[in-house]
Amino acid sequence: MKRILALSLTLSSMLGSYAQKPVISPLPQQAEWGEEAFASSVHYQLIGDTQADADAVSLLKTNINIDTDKKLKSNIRLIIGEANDKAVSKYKKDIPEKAEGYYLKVTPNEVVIAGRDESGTFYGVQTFLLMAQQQKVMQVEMKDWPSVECRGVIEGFYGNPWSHKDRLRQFDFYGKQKMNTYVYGPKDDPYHRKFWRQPYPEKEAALLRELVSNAKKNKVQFVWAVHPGVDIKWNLEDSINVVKKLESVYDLGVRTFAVFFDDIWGEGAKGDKQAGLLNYVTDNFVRKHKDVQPLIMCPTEYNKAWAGKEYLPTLGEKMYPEVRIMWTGNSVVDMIEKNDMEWINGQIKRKAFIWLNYPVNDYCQSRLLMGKTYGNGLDINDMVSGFCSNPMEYAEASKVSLYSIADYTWNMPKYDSEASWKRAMDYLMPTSKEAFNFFCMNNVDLGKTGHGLRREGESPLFLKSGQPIADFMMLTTMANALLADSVNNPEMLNEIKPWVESMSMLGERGVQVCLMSQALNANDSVAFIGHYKSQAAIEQAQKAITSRNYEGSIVKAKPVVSGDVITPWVNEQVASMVKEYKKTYTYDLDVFPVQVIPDGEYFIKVNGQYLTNAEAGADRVGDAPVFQAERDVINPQRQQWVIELDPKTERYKITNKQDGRYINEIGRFWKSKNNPYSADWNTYIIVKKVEDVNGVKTTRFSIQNAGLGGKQFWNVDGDHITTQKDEQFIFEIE
Ligand code: 14T
Repeated sequence: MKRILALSLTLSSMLGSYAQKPVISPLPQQAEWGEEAFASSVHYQLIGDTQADADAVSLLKTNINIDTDKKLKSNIRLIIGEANDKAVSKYKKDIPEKAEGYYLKVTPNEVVIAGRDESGTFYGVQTFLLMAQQQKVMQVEMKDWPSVECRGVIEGFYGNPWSHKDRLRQFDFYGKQKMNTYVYGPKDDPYHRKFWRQPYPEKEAALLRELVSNAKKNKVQFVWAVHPGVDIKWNLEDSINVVKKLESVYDLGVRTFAVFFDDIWGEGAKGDKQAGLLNYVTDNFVRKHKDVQPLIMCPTEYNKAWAGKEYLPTLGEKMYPEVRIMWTGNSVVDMIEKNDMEWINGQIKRKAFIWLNYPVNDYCQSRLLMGKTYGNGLDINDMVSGFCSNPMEYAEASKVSLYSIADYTWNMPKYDSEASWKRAMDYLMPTSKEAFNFFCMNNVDLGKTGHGLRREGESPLFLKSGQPIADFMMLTTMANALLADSVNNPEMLNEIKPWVESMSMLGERGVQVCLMSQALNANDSVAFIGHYKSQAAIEQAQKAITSRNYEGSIVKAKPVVSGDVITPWVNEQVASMVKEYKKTYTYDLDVFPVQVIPDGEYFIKVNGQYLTNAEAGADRVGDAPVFQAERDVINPQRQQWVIELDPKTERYKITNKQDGRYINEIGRFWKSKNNPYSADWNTYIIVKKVEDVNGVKTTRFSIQNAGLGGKQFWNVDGDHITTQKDEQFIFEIE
């Protein structure tokens, strides 16, 4: 926090006389700022408004004081229009020769907003409105245009689709942030995928119609996607079915369409058939309408990790060159760089349309991805036909990243991920800037997932003040400040609330954990137990929080805050302090969860046979321990196993006493000498079962893989360990 504050201080002092210079985001391509032009309380006289883009004009009319009585002597003339309009003919040469570009000039008595086209005028107005929000409007001469042709969002995640209201709010936001594309493809809309052949029922159709017209008002191209691959038959009938469906959506106002073939297998996944269908739809639908844009398609092999030799080149050769092809990068979830673009564009013989799987969190639902958007190359604007982000099902929270996506795609060479992130947070929660910044900083990383993407820099302030208790109290204070700010952005608060509440509790729990540590140092077992119990109760309450816990919700998440830094730190502290405590004290040991196997050395037996490190030697790699009937009297340690609780995961690690080798997820010693221990792979869940057979008690254990090792249970095949699905209570541990 302190560092950021200092930085903004130096920045504003550097800017000096430009103190009034407004925050324009996305950053304009070219701007020459001058002194103050006039106060924002002025009245304007509109010139050119009857010819200029109607959406741009109506935006102006609702946001600034306009004298409709033309006889009035207004202070400022505001001239508006597109490149060929008479009103702006004087400025024609100043308008950038780029689609959606605009020229904006503010002098003490005149404002000129001249667009290359309608969108350009609209964006010029958006920029001017940001300037007019300041008390003083500054002089400026600006030339601005986008780096990337299609910029925006693809609603393509699994989970609760965005609500109608969410989408309307999004379009307004896209208009302001100069994003021009919204691709509609929520996996869980039945008329997109499951029942793709069926037209929308009346009620849903009416809503779509409203969305489309609202998108249009904001200069957002509404792209409607159909996902027929799950059960499509490659025959004329289904080709016609696709066209019919698209016609029905055309009637609702949509003018750009996409066909998705992601996440399918079998028949539907064939490249030549897909290319054939896209060409058919182009011939029989797109080209039959004058106002329909070329199709966009999402291929089945939509990332390099999944790409074979044939599929993409087939699309590249057989599919009409105007059909745009989506691409997520080197893997499903990946940031995009120049060489990646060179590769894919070569395969498909056109510029790929990027589907960026960030900040989507449908595969790591417990985390909110509120960190900065970084890692995409700043030199790929000429290599993409579009760049869209797949967001979270949390529409408003996604705006932190989407704001930066807008920035990145509008002015790619000047994109500064850190500065853009900061602007986004301040823009979205202007009345709780500090608290919201803090919240975002603590919800950054994804944790370990199958897709592998990690985000750096979570919780940068944690344990930096030298006073851990204060650091934890900060979590609670900031969370409560956010919860108290219901005025400004209720939509945001409503979405992030479960995480905010969890953050508040994490702070409280952390304080208790610090007090546990103090008690341990003071040899105060009573206080230690007291604080232990308090933190355990808070943890329970945290675990009871559920996001999206409403009727009909198809995904309910359990929030985790600072899952990379603070939460694991707290868990580890508790586990290791409890371990310490147990070594010295006997007071109230009952409060701790029962550890079925206290840390120690054991024999692991099945049917009386001993698990043995038969080929001991720390240099031995890849061999498996075996079950032996005889006790090893020469090297008894080969049959002794150190079993201890890993404090991080609260699962058991099993290591051989002879040479320290630990067993991996399939019951072998790992096949590499310098294989570091990893709790994700090398720990087990051990469950105890006591059975009473005719009055004789037998105790047996099951041993189960966990973490990244999956969920399989150990069994025995011949003399070695195997794994299988069902639980086996066959192990004696003594
Ligand atoms: F179409 C694609 F570009 C794509 O990314 N498809 C999905 C997408 O809808 C989802 O939101 C995203 C993140 O989870 O990943 C893709 O879905 C997957 C990816 C997998 F690796 C579904 C199953 C997978 F195994």
